[in-house]
Parts: sequence; structure tokens; C-alpha cells
Amino acid sequence: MLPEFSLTEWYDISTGRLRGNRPVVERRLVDLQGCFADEGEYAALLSRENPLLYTVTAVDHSEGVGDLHYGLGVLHPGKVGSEYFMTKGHLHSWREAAEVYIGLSGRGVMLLEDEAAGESRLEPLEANSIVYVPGRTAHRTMNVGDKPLVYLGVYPARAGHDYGAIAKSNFRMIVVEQDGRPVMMARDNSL
Ligand code: PAN
Ligand code: ZN
Repeated sequence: MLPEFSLTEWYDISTGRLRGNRPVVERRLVDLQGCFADEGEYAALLSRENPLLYTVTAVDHSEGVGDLHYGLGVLHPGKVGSEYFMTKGHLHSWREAAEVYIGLSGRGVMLLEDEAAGESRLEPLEANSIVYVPGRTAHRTMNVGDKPLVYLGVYPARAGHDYGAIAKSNFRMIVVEQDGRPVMMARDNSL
């Protein structure tokens, strides 16, 4: 069956969201407990305000074996100490499930971490860039610019999101601003 709308027509460039009453996930600073390495800066900012970090408008067609889901993410600019605003990050519950991210506007980076080997990589995510996230790879997105970062993530419908494994171990690397640029460093040596 053909989808009920054309994605391009539904994409509202002024808000970075899909038009209509699509379900939107909103995550605020309070929802990212434990993600930022600098707990003091996190607590200090949270005591003053609880900003909206990002929204994801998910388009979930049916759950058929060959189906795809996609989420339009809008990640706002900002920092906690020297760490950029970021997504929670996750592995897919179905570990084999890969994902393609397509940058639409703004400037960001993606932190990828291989679950078994623990290897990490930082890849740019901005307009006209594409990031392939293989299966068994934890992924987290950061906004390193001063405008909202807008992107589309496309993944198998049955991928599912496993936040628990990451919440326990967290990513091994963090991304901080140094001399105006994003730099990846080991969490243990940081700050
Ligand atoms: C994306 C993410 C989105 C938000 O659609 O869900 O960037 O990040 P968190 O889910 O980690 O909060 C995706 O990777 N889906 O699989
Ligand atoms: Zn994902």
C-alpha cells in the first residue's frame, strides 16, 4: 500500500519537523541524567533551567519484516560545561539492525562505538552528509554548531531501541569543545 503522504511535502523546513499530528518525542536536560561526564556542570545547569535538547518525529509504518521506520531529529545547540548537547544514544534491541543518518541542516557529529570491540569513531553530520551506523554499534549525536541540527535516521522497523545497555556502561568516549572544535577523548581522562 502506498504511504498516505510524500515525506518531502510533509517536511516543514522552518521547524525541522513533519507536519500534521505525528507523535513527537521530546527530551529535556532532565531526561539525560548520567549522559554528561561533568556531573557538577549538569547539576548546575539543571538547577537553573531544564532546556529542550531535542525532538524526534517518528514515522512508523507497519512492523512488517521488510519495513523501514524513520525519525526526523531536531537537536538544539548548547553545552553542558564543554560538552555539546547530545542525544541519549542507544544500541538497537535487534543488534543486527543498521541505520542510515542523513544530515539536513546545522552542524553536528555522531559518536559511534562498536559494542564488542569498544572502538569509537566520530563522523560529521551536517547538510549533505550521510553516516552509516552498522549493526551492533552504539550511536549518539551532538550539535556542534549554533543552529538546530536537523537529520533523518532510517532503520529497520523491527530494530527497537535499547537504552539500558548504554545507561549502564555509557559511551567510552566523550566529545568536548576545545579551541572551538569538537574533540573526542576518553571519558576516564576527561575534565
Ligand atoms: C534516531 C534516534 C534519535 C534520538 O531516530 O532515536 O536521534 O536519539 P535517542 O533515541 O538516542 O534519544 C535513531 O537512531 N533511531 O534508531
Ligand atoms: Zn538508532
